[in-house]
Amino acid sequence: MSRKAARSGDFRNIYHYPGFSFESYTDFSSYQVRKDIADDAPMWTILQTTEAAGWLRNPTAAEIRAMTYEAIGHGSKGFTYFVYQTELDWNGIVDEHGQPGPDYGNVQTLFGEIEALKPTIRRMERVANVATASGGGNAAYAAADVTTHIDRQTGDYYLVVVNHDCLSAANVTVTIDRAALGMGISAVTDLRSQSGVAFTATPTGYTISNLSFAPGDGKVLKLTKDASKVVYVGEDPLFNVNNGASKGLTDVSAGDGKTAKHTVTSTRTWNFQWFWDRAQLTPGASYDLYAVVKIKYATDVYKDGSGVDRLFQPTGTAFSYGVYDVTSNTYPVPEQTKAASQMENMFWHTVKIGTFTPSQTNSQVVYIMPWDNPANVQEVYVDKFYFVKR
Ligand SMILES: [Ca+2]
Repeated sequence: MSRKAARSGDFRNIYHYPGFSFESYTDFSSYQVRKDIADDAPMWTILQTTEAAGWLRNPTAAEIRAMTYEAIGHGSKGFTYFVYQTELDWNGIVDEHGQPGPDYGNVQTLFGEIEALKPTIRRMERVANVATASGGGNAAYAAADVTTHIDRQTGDYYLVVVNHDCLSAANVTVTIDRAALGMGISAVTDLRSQSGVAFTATPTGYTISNLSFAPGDGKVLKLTKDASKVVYVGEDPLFNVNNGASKGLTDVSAGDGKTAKHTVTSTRTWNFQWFWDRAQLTPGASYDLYAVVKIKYATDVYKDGSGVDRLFQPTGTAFSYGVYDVTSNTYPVPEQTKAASQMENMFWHTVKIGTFTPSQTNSQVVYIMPWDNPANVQEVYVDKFYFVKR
């Protein structure tokens, strides 16, 4: 949806919605589906491939490519182009006689590539982003677009990386936050070429350096889970839920299809607790403990002083978390807070609770305490907690 006179690749503003970027608008569109946690309706997008005299500029082949991969990255399971067949003022992918138009070959090439990616695109589900990019920016964006997805069956992750630069090739470096990933990586694969991608492990994450992109090109990278790690999971039906929280709610995006949920009020308490089974853990071993959490913002959009719709950005605390030892009245993992601004709206986040050696004798509990911040956060969801043996 390029606006007239924008420089190539600067499809940042959405006609009628100046407060949204191309990416935030696609996220907002999928949000309408994600809010209904029991419904897995897929999102489709319709991407611009036409011009309108004095209004919309005809996107280049590289821009059509970038928009298509960004649609995949931002959660689209299907897409089409406006317009397919020429009518009135709109030049189509095919003309009024059904014959290929100038963009036909570009879209055909893209669909040829995507054919091999289809099984992955169907399986992968968008979660909160765990990676940042450098390189691949343009006048409108600082760097390449990166989005994160999970395959709930295997636990593997995917990154969709798109070069915003639609005029020049780019080298992009991707940095993955290990704590936000919540697992180790054993391999990285470029799914379009089916080739392995080199990566390095750092104390805090993984780095993929100098990935080369053609103008506007996108890549789907598979991050294969390190299956050698011992994992012990506590799903929400095993939680203690208190003071208005509930569990076992149908949620099509949750790991086991169920989630615990609390509607935020003006008081706060330990709404979600998991007393794990000590017998499942190796005595004396150190573990990383994680929670899978999402929040719903208090509202979707607001109007700024000029009456322009803008995405709501929450402030204050979303929740706190820690591990409490009931027997000794101590905190093996001290309480920490998570700012609401650090949580994407209705995307699952993996939150590292901490690293510690669980007691084999004392009663210990991990908890999530939704904050008393209803002006910013409406709901807090917890899918599960899990231990990973170090
Ligand atoms: Ca669950």
